Amino acid sequence: MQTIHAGAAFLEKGWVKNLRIGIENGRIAQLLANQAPQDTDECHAVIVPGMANLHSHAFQRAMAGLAEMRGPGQDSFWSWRTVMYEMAQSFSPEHLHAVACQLYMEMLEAGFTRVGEFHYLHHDRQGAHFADIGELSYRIAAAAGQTGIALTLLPVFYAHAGFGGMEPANGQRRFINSVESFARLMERCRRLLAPLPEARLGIAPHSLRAVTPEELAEILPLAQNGPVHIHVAEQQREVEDCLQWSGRRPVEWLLDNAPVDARWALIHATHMNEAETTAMARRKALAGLCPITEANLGDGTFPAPDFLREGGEFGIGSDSNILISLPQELRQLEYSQRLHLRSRNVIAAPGQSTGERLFSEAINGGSRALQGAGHLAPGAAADFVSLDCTALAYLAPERLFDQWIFAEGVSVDTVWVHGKAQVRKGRHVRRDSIARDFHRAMQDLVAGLG
Ligand code: NGQ
Ligand code: ZN
Repeated sequence: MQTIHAGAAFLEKGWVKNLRIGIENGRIAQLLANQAPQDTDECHAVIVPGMANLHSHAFQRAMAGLAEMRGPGQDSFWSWRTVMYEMAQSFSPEHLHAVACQLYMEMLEAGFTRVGEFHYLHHDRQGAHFADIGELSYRIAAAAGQTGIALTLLPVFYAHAGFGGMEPANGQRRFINSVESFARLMERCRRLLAPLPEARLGIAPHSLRAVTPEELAEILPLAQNGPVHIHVAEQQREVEDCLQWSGRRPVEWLLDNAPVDARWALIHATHMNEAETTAMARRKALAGLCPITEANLGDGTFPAPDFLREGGEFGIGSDSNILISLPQELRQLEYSQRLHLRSRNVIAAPGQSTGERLFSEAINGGSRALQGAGHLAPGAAADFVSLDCTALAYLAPERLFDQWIFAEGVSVDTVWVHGKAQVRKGRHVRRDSIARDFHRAMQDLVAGLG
């Protein structure tokens, strides 16, 4: 049995001292606190569970920093989307592979051990199906396999440009499936995930804009027991269009017309009134918050106090992948609330550390949304992270999350997925070759942008 010793470790019940972790076949076989380290143990100062990144569009990593130039008019989410569609058109399967490898490596280095890939780039540049309808899903799975990140693949069903079954636009041609071709894609994805340890398959109706109610009902059974993720109410315009189409707001419509329960993650859910916020929390739908992207795209502020008061749960995702940082996602989430409410320590309960609350909620929410490991526990996958906090040796471990998220002095040291160290001293074990391939792919993609 492989054994690891942590001077301090964060478990579901809180911090413990001198934890010995025994690992067998990629799973935690044994978890004992207050144990002296033994000669054969690999010793670390601080260990915390690996985080799930519940919402990613891998290809968008290629445009990080490239959409920050102001256009002729007032820029918005929608003008960003036009730029993003242009980038999406130029991808080859090889480009996607190289970009996804770089991205997943960066996620691992940041302390994310599982990714939920909301994958909608399916077809070739003309919009024709590849000979293998899962060609690009295969590239995602290959990147997960090569970097070692655990994968929850969420193949996206996308069929329309707007509410009411609007014809898809030309710029969306690589995303589009019929219910029938989507069923084939799901089938293919199920097979291509088989060789990956602990991979999960879910389903992602893209949004109420892209899927009709009839299509939504038809594709849901394809998820079997996997998670269901959908973008909803990210932009005010979506709310207005939905009202015009149905007389209901997007979250309201979804809760009234779809079997939303604890298996569902509503991505963003930014624009909700109080009734929707309460209803969403009571239905146990998870809020998939993507704080850095939501700030970058000017989406708005999630109604966190109301949602949490009703027992709502959330996880975090890096969505557009403009920046991969676990502490910065959580910090942005809390700071957006502080700025909006002109208040402090909004997410924490009275007497609680904000950093610990943010981290712990995101661990629970992320593992629920992706059906992944979550907190360290016997029988769970051995997905965890050791932190270098040498600069903060004067602090009790109870203070570390606040330091990591809001201040300085904490960095990721080693990251294990299924008991295997994929990151050592903050660097992915295959960093050089992955970064080299990414560089080459980017030269190509950037040249194509003209
Ligand atoms: C996406 N991204 O699917 O990549 C979307 C933009 C849309 C975000 N919503 C496209 N952040 O929503 O139509
Ligand atoms: Zn998204």
